[in-house]
Amino acid sequence: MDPRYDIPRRAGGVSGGNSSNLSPALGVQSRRRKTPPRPADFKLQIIIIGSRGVGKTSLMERYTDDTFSEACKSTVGVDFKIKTVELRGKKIRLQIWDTAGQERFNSITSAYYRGAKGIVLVYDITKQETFDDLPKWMKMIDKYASEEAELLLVGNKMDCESDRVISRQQGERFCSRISGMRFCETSAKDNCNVDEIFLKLVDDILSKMPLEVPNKELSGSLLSLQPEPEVPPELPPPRVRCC
Ligand SMILES: Nc1nc2c(ncn2[C@@H]2O[C@H](COP(=O)(O)OP(=O)(O)OP(=O)(O)O)[C@@H](O)[C@H]2O)c(=O)[nH]1
Ligand SMILES: [Mg+2]
Repeated sequence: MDPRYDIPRRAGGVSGGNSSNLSPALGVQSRRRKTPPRPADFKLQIIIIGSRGVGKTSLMERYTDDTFSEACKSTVGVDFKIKTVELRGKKIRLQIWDTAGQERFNSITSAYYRGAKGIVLVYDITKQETFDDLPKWMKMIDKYASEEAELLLVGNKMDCESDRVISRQQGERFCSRISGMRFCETSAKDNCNVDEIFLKLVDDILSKMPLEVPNKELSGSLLSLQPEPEVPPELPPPRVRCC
């Protein structure tokens, strides 16, 4: 018999019979039984910050749902999504916080910096003012985030090459002035370097964590500001590309 259809039977159940002895309802129920998913070894929070319209929500949605919308819908306060990834032999449940770029929400969004193990600071390579705002965002990080948080600077909308006003070198130069910060250019629209930035950030976070610490201890050290949604869908394995 095909092992996939070898339905386990309880003691005292039908013995010596075959699956046709089972009632249709029981057969369907038994076949639905699945091994529960392995629980995550780690839970990590990542926060995405930057001026309005730079593509924070688009980067998050590209990464978690592989979708992109041309529509401009400003985030109000904060939003979040969950994605589970496997890295370094560990299953990691990522909670990604997407913050509003509008200054009037700063008092709300700043409350979410503290628990973040990774911070993605985004600017738009076609908008000078979003690059000029970076020192202001760095002040927010200095004031509200943990000193141990991994930092990543992202120049988004690299698909708009003809409208570019911030060169890659300018981005790199800004980044080089901040200790430990990484830099990458992305396109949420063309799905360029999106998986890569999140995976690199998580890898950098994991490289500094004691990976053998039991699950219980680690999750206790993580800040949970909102109830998590139900079990997220399983996702395909990460693609590896350099950034
Ligand atoms: N061409 C291009 N457009 C993008 C890209 N990423 C985002 N956009 C567009 O830029 C606009 C703003 O994107 P959002 O993701 O809403 O920006 P945001 O940073 O979340 O903005 P706030 O929530 O207001 O802070 C939308 O019209 C997106 O379609 C990209 O990589 N390339
Ligand atoms: Mg947004």
